[in-house]
Amino acid sequence: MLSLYHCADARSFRPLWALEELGLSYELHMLPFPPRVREKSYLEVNPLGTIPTLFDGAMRMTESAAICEYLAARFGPGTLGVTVDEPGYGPYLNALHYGEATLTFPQTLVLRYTRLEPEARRVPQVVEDYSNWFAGRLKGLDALLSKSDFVAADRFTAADISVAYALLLATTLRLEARFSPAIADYWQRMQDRDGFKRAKAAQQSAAEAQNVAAKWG
Ligand SMILES: N[C@@H](CCC(=O)N[C@@H](CS)C(=O)NCC(=O)O)C(=O)O
Repeated sequence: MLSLYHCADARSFRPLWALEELGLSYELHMLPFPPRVREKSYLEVNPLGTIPTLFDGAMRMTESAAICEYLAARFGPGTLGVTVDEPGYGPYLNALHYGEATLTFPQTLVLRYTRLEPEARRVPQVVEDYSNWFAGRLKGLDALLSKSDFVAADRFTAADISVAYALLLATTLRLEARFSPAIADYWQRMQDRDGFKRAKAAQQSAAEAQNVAAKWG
């Protein structure tokens, strides 16, 4: 049995979207954000207090890009996942990790110093610097999109989930003005996918059923 611990539109949206693209059945546990502070019992599930946490039976994972890689390799090789013998394998792994390590990291500083810290500790210079850092890091995505409609392997893969989630976070942080026309077009195509819409609907209905806020940030 697969089960996912999730906060609406947080990084755990990546595995949720992957589960929907793969058509898998799963349990969805919604948490208030940040769970480390607002749902302390969650520390027994993940001592870091971060989301996501995915269980596949007793096996536990807590890194969103790694979970997408795992789900795609296990349940969608050759479709959502790129296999080691495909020419797109290296670029696929690169884009999958670029989405988190390069595109999401600078945004976490923007999130922290615009919303999570108390007013007195907010630092506009950090926000400006890391917004610019994020915009600079988007150049890699622009280069990929000049060659293909997708970030790797010329088809929709888990790497698109990883990268497009970084764009979802950017819209939450109101950084979408930094998107080039090609990136804005890609982001629209990603949102138009049935799997994306199903993931959005799943978090909304689970939040209502479990009486957890469906919005944060
Ligand atoms: N690299 C990890 C980062 C996980 C992470 O920091 N998640 C954020 C939500 S987007 C979180 O749980 N923040 C709350 C906290 O740090 O207490 C991943 O990609 O899953």
